[in-house]
Amino acid sequence: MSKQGNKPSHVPEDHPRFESLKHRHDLIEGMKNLIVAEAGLIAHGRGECFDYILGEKTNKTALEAIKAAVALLLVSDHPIISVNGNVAALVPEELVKLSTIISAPLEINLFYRKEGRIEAITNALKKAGATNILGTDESTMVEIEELRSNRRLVDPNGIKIADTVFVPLEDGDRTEALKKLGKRVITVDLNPISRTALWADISIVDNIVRALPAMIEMATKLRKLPSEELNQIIFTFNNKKNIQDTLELIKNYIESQKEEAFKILK
Ligand code: PTJ
Repeated sequence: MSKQGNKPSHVPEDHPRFESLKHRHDLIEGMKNLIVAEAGLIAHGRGECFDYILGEKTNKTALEAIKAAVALLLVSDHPIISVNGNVAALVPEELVKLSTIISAPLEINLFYRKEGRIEAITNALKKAGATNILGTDESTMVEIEELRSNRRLVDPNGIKIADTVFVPLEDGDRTEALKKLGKRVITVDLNPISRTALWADISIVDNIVRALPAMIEMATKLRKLPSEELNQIIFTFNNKKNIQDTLELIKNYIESQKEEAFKILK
């Protein structure tokens, strides 16, 4: 869990849903400070819904995807981590840590380019320890022609030249566009059947607040391995099967809740 952000003063720490309420609080504060887009709150609500039916834990399938994702980031020549408002508000310190361990720069890339947001996110990342942040100088940005949304504006030294792009919490079209450009794409998305999850090379179906710490832990272990072993991990990972297994897991979880959920009432 991110250590960043303030505790919501009105929620007691022993509240059964303290963690979840704290993340909501971080996002609401983030929205007031321009870090998070208004739509970011709605996006989080959709994510929470999927998290419920995943049992609110990092499942085996997510761990397999995390292992493959970290291996891919480690063998890439130009990996990059794309940062939007939600991830900057929820896991700023973890973004900086992962970026350092796998030597992948952070690039701010926004769907909603409201005035002041780039500065607000830059400050949040700097506060978390980031020193080199890409995507901040509007005058040098270049366009990805395959895309129509604001996400087409990228840093010439970042996403533009990257071979692997990590796009946590992503909306529709970009993964498809990045794939068409020959880039490899990794995502974290609680919705296993979002367009992003289906298009990505590696889809980590997990909450970003759990997935990033798990990726950091994995990177600490895997970075000691030779590239042949890392390539073997990537080669044996099958994203389609992993998503199918995740859907099976959701089905089983819901089935188990038919009885389990009612125990609370007894
Ligand atoms: O900061 P910006 O302007 O770049 O905008 C960021 C948002 C997230 C608002 C934008 O990318 C957006 O509208 O995204 P979508 O289309 O709502 O998709 C976000 C996806 O992330 C959905 O599939 C959600 O289920 C998922 N999601 C939401 N919260 C989490 C999550 N996945 C993992 N962890 C979460 N905490």
